[in-house]
Amino acid sequence: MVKAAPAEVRPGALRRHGMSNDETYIRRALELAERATAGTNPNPLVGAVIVRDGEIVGEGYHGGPGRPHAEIEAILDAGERASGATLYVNLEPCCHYGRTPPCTEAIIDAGISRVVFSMYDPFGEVRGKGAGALRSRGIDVTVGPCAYDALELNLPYVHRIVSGSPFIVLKLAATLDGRITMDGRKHITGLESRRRVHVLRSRLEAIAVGKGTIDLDDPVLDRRLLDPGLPPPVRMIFDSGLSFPHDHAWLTQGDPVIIYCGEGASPERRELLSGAGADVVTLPGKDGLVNLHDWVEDVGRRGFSSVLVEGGVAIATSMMLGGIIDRLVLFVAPVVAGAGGESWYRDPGLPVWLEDGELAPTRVEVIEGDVMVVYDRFHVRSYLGAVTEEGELVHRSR
Ligand code: AOF
Ligand code: ZN
Repeated sequence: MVKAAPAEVRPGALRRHGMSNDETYIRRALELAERATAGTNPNPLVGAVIVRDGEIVGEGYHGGPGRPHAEIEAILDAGERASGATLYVNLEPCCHYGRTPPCTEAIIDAGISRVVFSMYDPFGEVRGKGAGALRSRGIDVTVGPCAYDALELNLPYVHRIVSGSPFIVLKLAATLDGRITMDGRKHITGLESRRRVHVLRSRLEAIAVGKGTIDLDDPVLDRRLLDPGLPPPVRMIFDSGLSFPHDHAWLTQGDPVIIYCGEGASPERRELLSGAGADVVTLPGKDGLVNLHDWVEDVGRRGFSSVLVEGGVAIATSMMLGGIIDRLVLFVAPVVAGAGGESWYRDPGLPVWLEDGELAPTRVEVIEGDVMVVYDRFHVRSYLGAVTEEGELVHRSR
């Protein structure tokens, strides 16, 4: 028997200033969701918390495809105590048979009386139906707490489900005068901004750079500032001449590397690099650059839901001109480089207004001395409304 929703949260229990109890427990669910350090692609990041009489009695998170869903882990953790309790989860519980059975049935069987989730699952088999299945069995359902943060956490998943394409983020670290190189300094932005880049790298599956950036900076492109134990992201390199060294550390360490080249690339180099473990992919293109729309398609076909593009100039310029970017994350350091630095945009005689590419600022943050500005494409901004009952709700919770 499903009981009516009890007032299960003791006033003050785990309560932070200005935050409702629902938000507090959803925050905990979001923290748990992030524990899947190797990612959950193509599945979303999901965490769940079960609360009875003001006390957390069960917690869980989804570990990846084929593994139990967050709700199931939390229900197992809670055991008998799930009966009459409230379940908090950052995504609508599923009601379909995928690799695992529906969470809604397990929730009903466990006798949970109230479910709070942050956002609807955009996946067609589930969207709205999960909530409907629970309500039809008398379970009290609340949608929306921390919806903005929940969407932010699963943007690659939502983007792939809604648009069918991987989520492409361009990150730039620049001076006040828009230079990405500066005489006598390897890093332009401060340590905290760079740590934030490592957070981005841990959220997104692959990193793409031009071969020029490797020649210039010899970047490591890992997640070490976050946790040296994290597996490296897949590195993608735009290298039309296939001059990437076949004895590069990424290859000798056995890290996954995908090299994109044009049709004219040397067969000997191709063989050498493939023999060294790189995945060499030929795409059509001109002027030494592969067609970036074809690249996005290839990335999607390979099952990636997201890529972080980290430069350099040729790539950033082509991505801007090609309308490839879903999100631009710009870190600006409080320094003017002057003529000694190179702009991230190689001017082909055109001013480019971000709004023409439908990019508009959605967030500005001061990070120590630097400023981070996030620009999102129109369709990305529209998800805010698409994943909750009221888009309004999301804007208010920012
Ligand atoms: C939930 N809780 O923890 C996750 C959900 O193949 P499966 O069975 O793993 O199902 C994958 C789909 O389930 C995925 O596309 C998404 O709609 C949902 N993910 N749902 O209730 C979870 N990871
Ligand atoms: Zn599920």
